[in-house]
Amino acid sequence: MVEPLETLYTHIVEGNHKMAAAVVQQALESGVEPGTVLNQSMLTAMAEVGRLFEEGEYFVPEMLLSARAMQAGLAVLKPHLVAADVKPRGKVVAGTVQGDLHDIGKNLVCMMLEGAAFEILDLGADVTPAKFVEAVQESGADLVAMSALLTTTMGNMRATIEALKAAGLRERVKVMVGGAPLSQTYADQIGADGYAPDASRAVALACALIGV
Ligand code: B1M
Repeated sequence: MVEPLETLYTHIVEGNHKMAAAVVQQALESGVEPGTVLNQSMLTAMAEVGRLFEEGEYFVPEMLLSARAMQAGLAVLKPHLVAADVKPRGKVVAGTVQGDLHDIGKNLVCMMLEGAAFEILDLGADVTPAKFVEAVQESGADLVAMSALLTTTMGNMRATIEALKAAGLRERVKVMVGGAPLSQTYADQIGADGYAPDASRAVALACALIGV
């Protein structure tokens, strides 16, 4: 990995949010592509944080610091990933499911969808099925995008799909799901319309699902 991507990687792993934001800015100014900053440095840093947690070297406070550094870097990167004023391709209600506080992946998916000219209604994290239903009813969204990072919370995706059915909305809205513990098989089992393993494939899937 080349400078400043290596420095950025270290700042995210070490949870230094001010430096992470500054180095993203520096990387962009020196001509590194936003996608390269994201994929070659920031995402690999978060994977390393996960490994350190699994091995008992990091605990929740360290993970939180790294997450804060990641979010600070993403805030600088966002305008470079998001396209200029264009007509919205469709409306998306997005959120991390109930019980789950992991929102970095969901934020990234929202950012990429926004960059691809989707209008996003981001409900945040720990979103109940009832909240998803209410947002779809009120916004007339074309697509629901759900994220889950925990094996213990992914079941709430099925609960949300069932709630959409019970409210008579399932025929009118497409549902896509994603997050590290998910798979196409799981998406099929719970009756989602599609699964994407990462944020860029989430954009391709969203376009395919709503036919644009
Ligand atoms: Co948590 N955590 N965490 N954590 N955390 C994981 C997920 C874990 C795998 C770590 C580990 O053990 N290796 C593990 C889950 C194990 C499991 O369920 N099998 C875990 C655990 C156990 C926990 C707690 C239970 C720890 C505890 O309290 N003892 C706790 C749960 C809290 C809760 O949610 N109720 C917890 C807490 C936290 C923090 C709050 C400290 C923090 C989150 C902060 C935040 O998000 N604001 C945190 C973090 C940072 C992580 C790791 C290290 C990093 C997650 C991340 O942001 N990755 C994570 C380890 C790991 O993933 N390797 C871990 C970067 C992000 C860009 O990737 O979210 O996968 P990801 O998103 C990708 C794709 O999955 C996909 O696109 C994204 C970009 O390519 N994608 C979609 C995501 N959503 C999509 C939706 C789509 C399509 C694609 O369509 C709609």
